[in-house]
Amino acid sequence: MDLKGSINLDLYPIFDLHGAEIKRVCQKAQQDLDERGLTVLPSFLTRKAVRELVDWTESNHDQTFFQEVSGNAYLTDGDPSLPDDHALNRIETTSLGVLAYDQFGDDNLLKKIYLTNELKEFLELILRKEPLYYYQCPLGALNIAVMRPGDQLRWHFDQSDFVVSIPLQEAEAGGQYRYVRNARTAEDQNYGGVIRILAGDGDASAIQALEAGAGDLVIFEGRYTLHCVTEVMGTRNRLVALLSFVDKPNVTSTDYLRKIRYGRTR
Ligand SMILES: O=C(O)CCC(=O)C(=O)O
Ligand SMILES: [Fe+2]
Repeated sequence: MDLKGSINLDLYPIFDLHGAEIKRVCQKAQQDLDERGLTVLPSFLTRKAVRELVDWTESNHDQTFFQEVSGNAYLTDGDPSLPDDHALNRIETTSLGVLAYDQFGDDNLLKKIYLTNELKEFLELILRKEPLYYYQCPLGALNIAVMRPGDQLRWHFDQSDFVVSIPLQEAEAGGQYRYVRNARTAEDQNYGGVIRILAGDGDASAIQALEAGAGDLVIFEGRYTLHCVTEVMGTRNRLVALLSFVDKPNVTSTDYLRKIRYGRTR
């Protein structure tokens, strides 16, 4: 499939970035990001493209790296000098699989979409970050997260300011993306508030659910927003493509981060 048949250009004419329609789309997305810390661009990919990507992912199931990793919401080591019920010592489990960037061939549709300069420019306009750069991690720049029934992604904060994702297949049940906006700030780690959310005795109304369907493009600001994906249920895998852009050149990941997500450093 060619690129132009895979992006919904009627809704998102990214090859005409100076037109009125893109301006309108950007304004709406910016308003969402300001108000909610995330935005969803519905039906960014065409259904045909989504089908091709789901088929490719499922046909590479045997090459998918599955792993279970435990840790706290801050993605740091615990602190034995603090009590067990401190947020830094609350250990939960993430289990999921991943197809890494080096497993995508040059003819892979998702890789072609990711490397389309107009997509990067479109994101620069929305995020008001110019220029954006491709993340230089050979494994993580582009990847697909595969969650089987029983898998979950524990509550956590991201290490990056924003994540661009495209859900490809929803779970039949469960697999819900939940978030609590501004659960920490740059100055305050809010350990007390975070442990209450993790232990389930926080203010339940602060927990929101992200509604995004297959083919939607999601931009999520996860550094200060606590988020998780609940256990996947039913028979279908939950599939999400993650496209990484950064606002500085030559950013890559550490061997440690590669090892815990991909099981290898190269
Ligand atoms: O799978 C998702 O929708 C979210 C992924 C996520 O939060 C992460 O990879 O940090
Ligand atoms: Fe995250």
